[in-house]
Amino acid sequence: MKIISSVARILCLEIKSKKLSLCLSHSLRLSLIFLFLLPVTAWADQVDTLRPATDQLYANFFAYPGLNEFWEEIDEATSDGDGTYIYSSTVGADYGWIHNAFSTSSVIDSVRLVWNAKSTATSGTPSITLGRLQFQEGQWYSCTYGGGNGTANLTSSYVNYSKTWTVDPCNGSAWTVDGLNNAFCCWWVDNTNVGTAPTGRQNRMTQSYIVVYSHAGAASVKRRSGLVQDEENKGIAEGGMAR
Ligand SMILES: [Ca+2]
Ligand SMILES: [Ca+2]
Repeated sequence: MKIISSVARILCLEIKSKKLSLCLSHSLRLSLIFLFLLPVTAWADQVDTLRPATDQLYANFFAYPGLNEFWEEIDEATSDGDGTYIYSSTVGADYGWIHNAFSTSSVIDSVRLVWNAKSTATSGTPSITLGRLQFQEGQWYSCTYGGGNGTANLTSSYVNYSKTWTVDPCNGSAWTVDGLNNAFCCWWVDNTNVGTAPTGRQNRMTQSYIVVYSHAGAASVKRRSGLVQDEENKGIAEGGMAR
């Protein structure tokens, strides 16, 4: 912003030096600022949200109210809080979902996984790990490329926690539709820590989804957009606060 204001000021001075009586109007300055910001904020011109459609794996996780498949408790477009959720009181419990096959002719810049989660613990440091798992040689492995997994300390209120990958975390290569839809992968959460009290405390996840950022432009643009997205989401907790 500072740089852009300076540029606008310089342009203003240049016009003055040519003895033009009119300086840049306020609205023109705003337009200039917008133009300078445009390449950064509008790189990704397509945003798709994909939600859980199938349970891929679960171990020591449970569903509330439990009348549905696990994924049905976390697939709402707007978080329903304690209305429906999956939960676990066990350290090391895993759950993973997959979305329906997605198709796009655009270049995928980045993919952001979001978990809306909280803890009912009153002491200790409850936390989750969020990431992408891949099934290989009979076992599930967490994908390690592009920053691997994210971690987040939970609070007593539901908060969105996210992790963004500018490359496919399964292979370190640029995202492809096939990589995104890979049925041997899933969007994962792991109960890393459940706090220390009270008895029966739970880590709860009420909503999860991925956001796919893509654009119809050249591949060279893709990388830059990815970097911007990655910077914005580095802190895991949405809003840039490390939790
Ligand atoms: Ca539902
Ligand atoms: Ca829910």
